[in-house]
Amino acid sequence: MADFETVVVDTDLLILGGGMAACGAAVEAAHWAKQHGLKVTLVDKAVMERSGAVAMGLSAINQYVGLKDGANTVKNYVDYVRNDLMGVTREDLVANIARHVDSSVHLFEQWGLPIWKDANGQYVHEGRWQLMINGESYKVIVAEAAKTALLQSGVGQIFERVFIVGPLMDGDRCAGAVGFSVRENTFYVFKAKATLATMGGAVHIFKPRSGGEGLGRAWYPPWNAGSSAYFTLKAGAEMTCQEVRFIPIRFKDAYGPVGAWFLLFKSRATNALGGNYMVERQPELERWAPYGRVKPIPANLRNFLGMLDVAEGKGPIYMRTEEAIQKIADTYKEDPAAYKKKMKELESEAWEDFLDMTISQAILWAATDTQPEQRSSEIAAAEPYFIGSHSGASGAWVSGPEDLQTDETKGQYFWGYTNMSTVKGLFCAGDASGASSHKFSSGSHAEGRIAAKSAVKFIVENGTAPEVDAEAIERLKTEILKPLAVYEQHKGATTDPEVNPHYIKPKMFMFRLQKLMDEYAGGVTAQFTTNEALLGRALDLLALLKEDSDKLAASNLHELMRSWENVHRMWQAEAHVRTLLFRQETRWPGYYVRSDKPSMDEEAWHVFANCRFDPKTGNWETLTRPILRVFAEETAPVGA
Ligand code: SFD
Ligand code: AMP
Repeated sequence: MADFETVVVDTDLLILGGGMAACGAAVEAAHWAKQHGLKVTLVDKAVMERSGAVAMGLSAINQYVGLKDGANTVKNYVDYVRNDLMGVTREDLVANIARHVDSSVHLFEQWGLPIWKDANGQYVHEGRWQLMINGESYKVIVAEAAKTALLQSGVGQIFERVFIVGPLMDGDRCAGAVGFSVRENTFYVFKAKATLATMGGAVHIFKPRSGGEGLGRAWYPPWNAGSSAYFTLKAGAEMTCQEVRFIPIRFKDAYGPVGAWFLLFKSRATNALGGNYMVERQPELERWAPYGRVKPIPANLRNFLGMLDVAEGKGPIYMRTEEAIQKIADTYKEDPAAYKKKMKELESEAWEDFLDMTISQAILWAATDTQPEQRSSEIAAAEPYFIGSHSGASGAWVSGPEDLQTDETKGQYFWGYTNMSTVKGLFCAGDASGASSHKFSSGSHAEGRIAAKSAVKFIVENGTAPEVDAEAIERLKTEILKPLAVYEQHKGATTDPEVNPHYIKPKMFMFRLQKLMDEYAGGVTAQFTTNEALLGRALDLLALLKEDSDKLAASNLHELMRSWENVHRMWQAEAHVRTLLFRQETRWPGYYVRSDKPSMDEEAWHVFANCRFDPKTGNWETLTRPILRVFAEETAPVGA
């Protein structure tokens, strides 16, 4: 497009995204880049202070190992994660994050994040691994430190409101990224010696529970649209755990968190008949042994027990807030003044939990006259999301650290640079890297630091600048701006710009994707159930959708971004469907059930299911990788 200026930025390390992992990467990269005289460039589609999953703030830091207090070991954490993921995890990656995460948390505190302390000055734990925070401004604090580190060291440059579309390649090596400004007509070409993808996970691939009345409302932030998955797939990187979606149980309709209720307030959830599915459905857990027997019960199995109640018509499911608050307050019964004070304190903690992290849930409570100390609130399973940093596991297959490998794992899990994908020069962290769940906000920050340090090492040892063909850049520019051209060419064909025989607007395109994923790939409508025939149909419909993506039309820059977000979603969807088809078992009931393979098959499927798109041939490949232990077998039970 003639009126689109092309701006070329040459850098050494390119950090894509401005979320938790990117902020960790920025702090670490600033240090190492200064030592080596390198340039670092960070690009975020939004503004770092409020971008990504932590935009609204959080009420807890979910990963803190507490190594200094001697409370836990790295191995304890690895055991917890492996069990929660039904045995499927890369122990080397999880351990690497676990041994570094505490220092990220200590940095947050140093930068001004209020972490709750008890009377003895010790951190207040929500659960064994979680710390309570006053976290409304969590992201602001972490972003400010990242920006300061990059800008004050003189090594860094930050681009905000620039949407990254895809990779720039020099043969098999990642040579940077291309994208566009969402505010002015500028096409950006970032050329880099190493690129770190940290563009979060993906939402709105499945139809959300909310309809027109609450369009866009979901647990996961609407602005993370699968850009990490698209970027790594299009670069030709091997992906892992693409079937391991995450479904959180949340306060219904506004997605308030449940962790504080279950762990801190020790609340129960009961069905409409007053039954507690966690107790009544205990025998079901045996079907999923050995993972059904561990403590805490894996997140997907906790979901599944509740889902069985709902399927039997025993819904709604309620979080018994009034009961939990009363139980705690009752311990102060003897002293009326203390009792009154405690009740006030509990009430305020309950509201703050939402106000810190999911303000809409507090608004819903207010709008429905809900007083948590008096009345239960409904909880429900959300639609599926892709968030490898939480209790899902999807992401790129990355190299682990050398020092944590055994003779057996080294050939499988290590290829030179920690957190480098199978594509040379392309590193991943946070939601972008897979098989290393339960890193959450703090672990993603720590992993960003690990990956940035490793990427700098790569640059120092492989210093040549990649070469990028000018024609390839022009081709990418034409392809990326095409939705604007399609709109201009055909807008006169109808009077309503939303309806046109020659094009499809991104919103309609998204609805098509969501409907097919919901119905065929096990969304809410299908009660999270699918089978081979349904998945085959999903692939057929995805192929048609892909064909029509060529007709996406954008009337402005905002819609251009929406167009590409939905292309990103579509690729994440395809990787998911292909891997669901590939894994011939049900391993994570509560996330999904393959009704044609309804049991877990440890013998055949205790493996990673990986996939790869070949950019040269356009073919997909699915393959297994072995699950190898880094730590010896656990004998003692792992506590909650
Ligand atoms: O409990 C592009 N998470 C929680 N973690 C905790 O530690 N405690 C909690 O209390 C947590 N809760 C929670 C959490 C997540 C969500 C969605 C909710 C509640 C509602 C998990 C963490 O938030 C999560 O693990 C980390 O944030 C992951 O970090 P990272 O860096 O992988 O993702 P990000 O922070 O979302 O950042 C993504 C960045 O990429 C940008 N971006 N930039 C350029 N071009 C593109 N095309 C881009 N696409 C995306 C984004 O702008 C952003 O900067 S609890 O309730 O579960
Ligand atoms: P959530 O608010 O559901 O994201 O939970 C916050 C943290 O608590 C995460 O680390 C969860 O894995 C964990 N968690 C939530 N509910 C439970 C539960 N019932 N048992 C054990 N851990 C839980």
